[in-house]
Amino acid sequence: MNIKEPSINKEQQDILDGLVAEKKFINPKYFYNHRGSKLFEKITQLDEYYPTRTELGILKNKSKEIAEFISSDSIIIEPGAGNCTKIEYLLTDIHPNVYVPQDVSEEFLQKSAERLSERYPWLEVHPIASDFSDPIELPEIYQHFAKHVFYPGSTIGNFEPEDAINFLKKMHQLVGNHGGILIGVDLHKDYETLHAAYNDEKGITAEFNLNTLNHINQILEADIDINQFEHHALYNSKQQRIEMYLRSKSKQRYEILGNTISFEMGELIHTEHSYKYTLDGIAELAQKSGFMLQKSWLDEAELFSVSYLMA
Ligand code: SAH
Ligand code: AVI
Repeated sequence: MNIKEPSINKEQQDILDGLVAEKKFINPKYFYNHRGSKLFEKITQLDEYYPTRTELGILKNKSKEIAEFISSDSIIIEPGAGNCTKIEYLLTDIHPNVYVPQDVSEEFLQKSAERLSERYPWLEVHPIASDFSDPIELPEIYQHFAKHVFYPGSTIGNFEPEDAINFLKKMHQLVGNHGGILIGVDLHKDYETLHAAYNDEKGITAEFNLNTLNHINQILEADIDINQFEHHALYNSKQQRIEMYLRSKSKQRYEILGNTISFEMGELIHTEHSYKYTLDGIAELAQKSGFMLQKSWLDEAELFSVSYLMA
């Protein structure tokens, strides 16, 4: 008798490939189902997580200077826009025609875009639910505007450095020769500050990390037991990156869509890298992707940077 193999779609296959690899991994985009986006918002409000409030401080204090680089007759595209909050700090001074927030977390994006539209009736908001590794398709009617990418939050740090350059090259193609990118990048600093930012006392980062298993359980129609895993994050000073993992608390085995997935006790699933840069490193990223670093703005303690890169 023939036993019919379950059919597996591309997304399921991609996740399974990571779970059968010798060093297991899950793409960090799977943090962000609706609950994950909410948990990330909670992270941004933690005392230990300095990046968001620091970057907001820079945007607030420097919005006039930033606006000198971005004309008002423009369209601003934000890959990984999340709750679409940071753009609000720039709207008054830049006054763009169109804002295009893009994100994988579809429902969260739609709600955030609606809220922004209500608050700024003069602004055309055109959300796009997609993966920022795929090409961003802009409607033909937007083609005549100068295009600028807004990429805050140090989301660039979640790419491997080579992939960050490839991503920026794609952004260069998107904006053409008359645009640019305003990018927020977290800076290399002391171990304690970085370690605490990814190991908060309330355990929200742990919840956020573990939630990725809820998300993939739903996609894989699986029942991986979240209670059998724990959050593990450390700063690798040599590589200048946070490494985040889920660690198996026991020996476990699951049958998922015809695949056997097993975990040894203590085995790690890699879920995220968060690279921290120096200003030289940011200039190098810019140069290797065809941009010119025009200006960087830092907070007083030099924790975080916002830079304008011209195409
Ligand atoms: N820009 C916001 C949110 C940063 S969090 C800020 O600075 O606060 C990172 C965001 O990127 C999340 O909203 C997440 O859903 C989104 N994201 C992560 N990987 C993605 C991918 N591959 N494609 C599109 N969006 C992605
Ligand atoms: C979205 N990204 C830049 C965050 C970061 O700091 O790397 C995601 C995050 N991971 C744990 N805490 C926050």
